[in-house]
Amino acid sequence: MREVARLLSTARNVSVLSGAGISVESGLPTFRGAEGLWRNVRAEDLATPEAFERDPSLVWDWYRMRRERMGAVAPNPAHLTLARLEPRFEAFSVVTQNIDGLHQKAGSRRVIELHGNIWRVRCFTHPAHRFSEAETRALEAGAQAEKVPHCPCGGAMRPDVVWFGEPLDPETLEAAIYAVRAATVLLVVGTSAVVYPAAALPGTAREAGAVVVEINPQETPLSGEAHIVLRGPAGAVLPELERLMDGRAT
Ligand code: BJW
Repeated sequence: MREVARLLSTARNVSVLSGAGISVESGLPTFRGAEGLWRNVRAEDLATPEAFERDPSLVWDWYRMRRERMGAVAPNPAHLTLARLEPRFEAFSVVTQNIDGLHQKAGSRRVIELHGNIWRVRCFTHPAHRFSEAETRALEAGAQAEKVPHCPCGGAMRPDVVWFGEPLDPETLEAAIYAVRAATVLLVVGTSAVVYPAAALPGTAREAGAVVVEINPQETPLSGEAHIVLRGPAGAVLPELERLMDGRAT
């Protein structure tokens, strides 16, 4: 822990790769594992374009349920610590696989959302028909009775997230690769590191010379590759790192 605090104290460019585990202490479930969202549903029944084509209202029910949960929670000490740390560095970015928007709610400014955002929709038929969060709210307010919301063009709307088998937005992925390649320290927080291409980013950072630090209570496929592993919940580890950087160890 002290070594990571020391590295952060002198680093100019820091990146974070976050996953579902960072939002656990806000009350949101992860995907994998005993309590995970995939414990009794198959990902391919809900998080693929084929699932949406087969049964759009089933997929929408699942995302509405998750929106309700996500809308009811607040950023936890892990999100808040990252937001406080950001202005200390010349460059700092959070590359997140999460769609919950909690990093932005916590105050992080440079957030790269690899897998989209649950609060936006886009057209399933015409992928170029994309809507901002504000436009999504307005569209949905006008179509509250619809089980599957529709685009002004008539196509079915879908959540603006990345499902299995779909490419990530190329500019977003490029920005993420750029951020981790430029970083001298990459903190990998709360991800099982099994979903690609996100799972390749720590290797990209390492090859470019970054020190890769994993923060996770469980072992992952990344654990053997990371330079330093901090075993523990992000909501405890990150505030403790901040205290150590300030010379205020508990
Ligand atoms: C704590 C904690 C605490 C608990 N503190 N930690 C190369 C090799 C093999 C396969 C592939 C490959 N390249 C592509 C693939 C296929 C596929 C893939 O990776 N499959 C693997 C599973 C095998 N990838 C794709 O399909 C991607 N697309 C793609 O590659 O396209 C290529 C293409 C090109 C051109 C044309 C067409 C295609 C897309 C992947 C999209 C993933 N989408 C999801 C759903 C998003 C929307 C939604 O949320 O509904 O993203 S799946 C799901 O997994 C979600 C997550 O972002 C993602 C990662 O999960 P995450 O965040 O790591 O969560 P968990 O649950 O796995 O782990 C939580 C961790 O937290 C655990 O380790 C805990 O221990 C820890 N934890 N409490 C800190 N308090």
